[in-house]
Amino acid sequence: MLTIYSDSHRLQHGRSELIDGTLKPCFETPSRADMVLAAVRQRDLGDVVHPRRHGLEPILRVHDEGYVRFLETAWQRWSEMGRDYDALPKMWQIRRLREAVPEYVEGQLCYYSMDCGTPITAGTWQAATASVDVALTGADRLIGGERAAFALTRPPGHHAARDYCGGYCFFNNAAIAAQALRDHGMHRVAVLDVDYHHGNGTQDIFYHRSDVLFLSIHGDPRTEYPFFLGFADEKGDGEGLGYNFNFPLAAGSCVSTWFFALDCALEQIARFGAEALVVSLGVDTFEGDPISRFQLGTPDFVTLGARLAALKLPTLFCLEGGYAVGPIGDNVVNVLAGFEARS
Ligand code: 6XA
Ligand code: ZN
Repeated sequence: MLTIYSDSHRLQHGRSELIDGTLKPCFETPSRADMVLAAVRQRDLGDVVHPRRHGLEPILRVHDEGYVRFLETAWQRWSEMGRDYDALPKMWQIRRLREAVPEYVEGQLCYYSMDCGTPITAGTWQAATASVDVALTGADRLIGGERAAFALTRPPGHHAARDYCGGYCFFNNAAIAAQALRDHGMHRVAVLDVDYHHGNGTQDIFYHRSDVLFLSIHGDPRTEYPFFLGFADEKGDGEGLGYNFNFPLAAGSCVSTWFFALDCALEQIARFGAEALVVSLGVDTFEGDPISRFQLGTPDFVTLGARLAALKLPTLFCLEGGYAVGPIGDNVVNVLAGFEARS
């Protein structure tokens, strides 16, 4: 399987995020992508290519223009105020507060963020746009007739909604790629999110649409991040009603429970008649993940890949979470190798 990768991911290296009331080093680090790339090479998955630049147009198909312009200028405006530490928000536009977009950069940072764990740094814009290019280059390959591709996207994307960042995500790589597949003639696209955390951003982007099916298997938001979205009764709205499926599972759920949910999701994708599949591939479902609570073992990721292959669809994998840095490469490549073995 082809891998698309860009060194520019290193330009996103947040210093800290707010955890348990203190600023701690970010779990989402450049070493994650380095480990995945090393495993891709070591296990001879296939060629590794650089992304092609796609510009802002495909991003603006999915994201709000004001949000995109904010991200483009945020670091410069933030640092011009004399700050040299990561930009993090310190309050949110919550119930009964004025809804207008603030003018000042600090207010905008609060307006366009979901959490206090997504630092904007000097290299964020470049890294985030390169990550989108990685996903879009993978989508190009599918449009060109390839069966599958692996977009080694970092920073990840599935928490980024139309107009906000969060959960280490700035642009929603998987959603932008799914939209590109739609724009290039694929009529029905499914996005399956297997990361431990609900893909709130992807859900937000496609919630009113029937041409992109969104499904997510994740830790129950009653106790797990992102808390405000990912419940089973969120089924889509308007045209999109019946095209959104959430499978929240209790934190600590066992492997067979997880695979049962996967089978239910795969059944829905088959019923939908998808022409292509985008997988938001987080491996923080791993039993050793430091911030998540499912129990998949390294060999289980091979099974996941094999089950995805059984759909017989052109498939684009986009990397999302996974913070057990030592095993992350094997866990990711196991999915891809399991897929290839069944293709
Ligand atoms: C709070 C936890 C962010 C979760 C990020 C993630 N800092 N999302 O893995 O899939
Ligand atoms: Zn995650």
